[in-house]
Amino acid sequence: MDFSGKRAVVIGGGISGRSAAMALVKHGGTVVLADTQPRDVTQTPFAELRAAGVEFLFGAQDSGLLDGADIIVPSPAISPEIPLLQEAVRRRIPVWSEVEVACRVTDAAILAVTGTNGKTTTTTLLGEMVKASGRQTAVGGNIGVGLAQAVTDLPPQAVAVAELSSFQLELTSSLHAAGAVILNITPDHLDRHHTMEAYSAAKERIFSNQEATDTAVLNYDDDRVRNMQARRKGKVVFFSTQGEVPEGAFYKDHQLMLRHDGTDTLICRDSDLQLFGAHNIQNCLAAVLLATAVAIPLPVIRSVLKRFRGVEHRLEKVRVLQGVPYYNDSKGTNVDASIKALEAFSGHLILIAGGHDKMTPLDAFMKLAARKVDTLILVGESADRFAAAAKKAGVRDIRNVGYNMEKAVMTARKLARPPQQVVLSPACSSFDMYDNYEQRGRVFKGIVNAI
Ligand code: UMA
Repeated sequence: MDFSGKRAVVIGGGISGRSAAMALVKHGGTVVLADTQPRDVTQTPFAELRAAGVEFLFGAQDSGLLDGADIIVPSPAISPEIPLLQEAVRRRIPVWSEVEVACRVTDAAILAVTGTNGKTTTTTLLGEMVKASGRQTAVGGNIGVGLAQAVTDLPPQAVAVAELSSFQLELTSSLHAAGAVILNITPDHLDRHHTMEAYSAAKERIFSNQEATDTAVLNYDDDRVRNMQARRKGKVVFFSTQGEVPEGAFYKDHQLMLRHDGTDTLICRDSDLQLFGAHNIQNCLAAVLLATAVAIPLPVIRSVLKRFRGVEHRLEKVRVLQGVPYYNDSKGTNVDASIKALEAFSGHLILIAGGHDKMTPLDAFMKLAARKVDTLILVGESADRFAAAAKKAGVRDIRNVGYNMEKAVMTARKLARPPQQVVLSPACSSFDMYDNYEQRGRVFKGIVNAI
């Protein structure tokens, strides 16, 4: 699409806003990039935007920002309920996500991934499969790479692989994915969406505009997701780790199987995978089905599955020290994600948990910890509440090391003997001690690698 003659106001100068601004200006638009925080536009990454012709507006954002605008593109971090965006709707100015911009600037086929957990692993794995097939690809979206900028120069025969959050989907209406998946839906972001129905409806927009030749991939084991079948216009395939599916992919007797038109084909065995844990088998099955939707050959899919080692900060094996493996699962920023991490192990864990407390219920997490964890080492702001919940659930050995990751690792090191395994999976965000979960994970790895 050509944006010549259009004035776009992009709100938020983060990854998403900068990506939208660059894509819009490259396609002929006049772009103002606004952020409440002042930025140095002579330095990267703003200098490139300035050179491309983007104007900047830093400071308070009031309705004057909307004057003369043809399109408003807010960062996914900004709720559509804020007065400024409500005013844009009142003035009938289209409010688009950056993903909407991406959909309008590319003719490449799009494979789209959403879900509460597993998005990044599935997206990365799928991107590797497309790349290994020899087709040109770009991977972007909620994964930390702006999608609009990533797809801007893709030729039509390429395949874009997009990780999409509910925040991005709720302001996207032109997405037409050749293949799309919802991996799972569990409570998250309810402060923004208010109800599970609204959160789920935002995610379901990933299938908007699909036609008979497109593929919708649904989790057969998740009732809410499976029941979306009735509303699909495209071909529906399922994945399951709990039983067979009518059409799609499933996991049975340690084998990942593909079922198409009543014929079953072995994809690979679980022992062929570098990834482990039931949630990762789901991610693999989902990626296989999406890759199949754009005709990636099975031998290519298989070879990528066998060599893919996962993504940083998700059950990432750091090293083995005197027979004890150390894992970095710093992306376990909520209780559900850390439950999935614990479920991936058979037991005898020394678990390092805690951080910025999201005040979500801990009962299920601590009940599981009581079965799988020999010693629970707590760090950060949440330590007292976590310790109380752990004690109540019957966790045997609980230690509070305060705001000190080094002490946490050293305590684990002193205690750990095979067959124990040391895992950092905080079940909390990192903001009490770090800028983000990536920094927390790297600090943890740095300490482990320095031993
Ligand atoms: N801002 C304003 N006005 C406002 C509010 C904010 O100008 O009223 C400005 C802030 O000052 C800030 C910018 O907007 O400079 C927002 O920056 P950000 O760092 O919060 O956002 P981005 O860098 O654009 O990151 C966003 C996604 N963030 C969120 O959805 C909260 C990233 O997902 C995503 O990777 C990136 O776009 C590229 O697509 C992160 C995330 O936490 C990983 N996602 C959630 C999740 O996975 O649970 C949904």
